[in-house]
Amino acid sequence: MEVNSDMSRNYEALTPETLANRIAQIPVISQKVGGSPTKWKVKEVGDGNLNLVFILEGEENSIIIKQALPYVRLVGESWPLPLERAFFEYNALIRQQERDPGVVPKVYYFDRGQALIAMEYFHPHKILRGKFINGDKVEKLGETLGAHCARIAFRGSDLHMKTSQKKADVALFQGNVSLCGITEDLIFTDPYFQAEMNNHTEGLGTLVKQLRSDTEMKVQVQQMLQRFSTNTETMCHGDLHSGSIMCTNTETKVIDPEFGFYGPMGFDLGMLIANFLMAYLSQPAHRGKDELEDYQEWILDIIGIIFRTFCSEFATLWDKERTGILFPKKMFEDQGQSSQKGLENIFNHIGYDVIAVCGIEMHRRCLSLAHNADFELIENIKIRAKLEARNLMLGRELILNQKNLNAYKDIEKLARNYNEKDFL
Ligand code: SR1
Ligand code: MG
Repeated sequence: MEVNSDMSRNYEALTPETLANRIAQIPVISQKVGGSPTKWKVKEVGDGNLNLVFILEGEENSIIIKQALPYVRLVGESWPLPLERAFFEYNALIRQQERDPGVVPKVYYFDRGQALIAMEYFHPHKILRGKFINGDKVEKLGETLGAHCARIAFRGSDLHMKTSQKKADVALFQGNVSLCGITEDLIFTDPYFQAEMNNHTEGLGTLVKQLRSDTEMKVQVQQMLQRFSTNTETMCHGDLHSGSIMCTNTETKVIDPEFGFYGPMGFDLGMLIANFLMAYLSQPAHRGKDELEDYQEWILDIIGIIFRTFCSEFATLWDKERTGILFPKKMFEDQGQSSQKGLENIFNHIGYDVIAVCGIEMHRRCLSLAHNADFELIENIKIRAKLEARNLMLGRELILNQKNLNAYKDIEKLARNYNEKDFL
């Protein structure tokens, strides 16, 4: 892997026409791709909200070239966004690779000035959200994601890291101001008042008004935002939704950590579960009666597996890799005393954040900017509104009852319950 930190060359956005020539100047990439650059094939495949993403296919390998744009792609040049986000994505990727090897793309080359990362191309993997919409199942999905969340949460925290390294990392990622700012606005704030860029499905107006006047719930949302902005427990992916996961039918990978930051341990898990719940609740619009129940139950099963694997992997790391300043073995095991109560308390505290973030993510995907395809692709507006209403009300229940619910046990039951309800 090579890093180019030269910031003196003017940034220039790549195009499918200019890419091969420009990349051919970088020996490490040119060799990796192989063959003559004149024969390379380039395809722009970015379907996210922010960046350019190209597949570069050569004689020997195909790789991904991802480049940040100086603005939000979804909105256009009227919303400028610093190129530095590529620097945070690169830093998050190399840490994730260390903390859970093989699940995230390998970085081959990073150019800070051009905001460009050349990385591993996962093929024939497809975005998980599309797989949910198609009704595809993925083997070991819950196991991979549960273990990934546990490893990333544990190994990036004061339970494991050297404190000097952890503090330096927290300081570095505090610089990811703009992307944290997007989350602070689009996820934690805009859904709860009539913000300019918001939109919601026709027919939901009364319900949306009701949610926006629920001050008790809004206080809970802001308290979660307070934890998001002040609690630097671990390095989070920061945007772990089903669009940041790529799978074949047997293998799961995690991509796109440009929203990386040091935050609450439950943040990624909460967002992830929210996206499984939205996949679940939107299924009646995507499946015929013959497949619906089986597929919905499969999604709920995976949620259960994610939680169980998260807890068992985290507990294993607690026993084997507790080398940081928190709950040191010299205070417990070395004294012949158990630290299990500490682990239990951490699970409880992660659980509260998981539930709160989960409910809030469910809200923002129907109320703010950047809705998700699970609902957005439902053409029949009445059906979409009916299913989104279930999602909004389940989100509300989670936010309001975060302290009375057990994240690891109650979510599946609640989902089944809301899947039957009618709110319109
Ligand atoms: C303007 S960015 C909108 C959303 O896209 C990203 O994937 C994040 O989820 C962000 O909130
Ligand atoms: Mg993304």
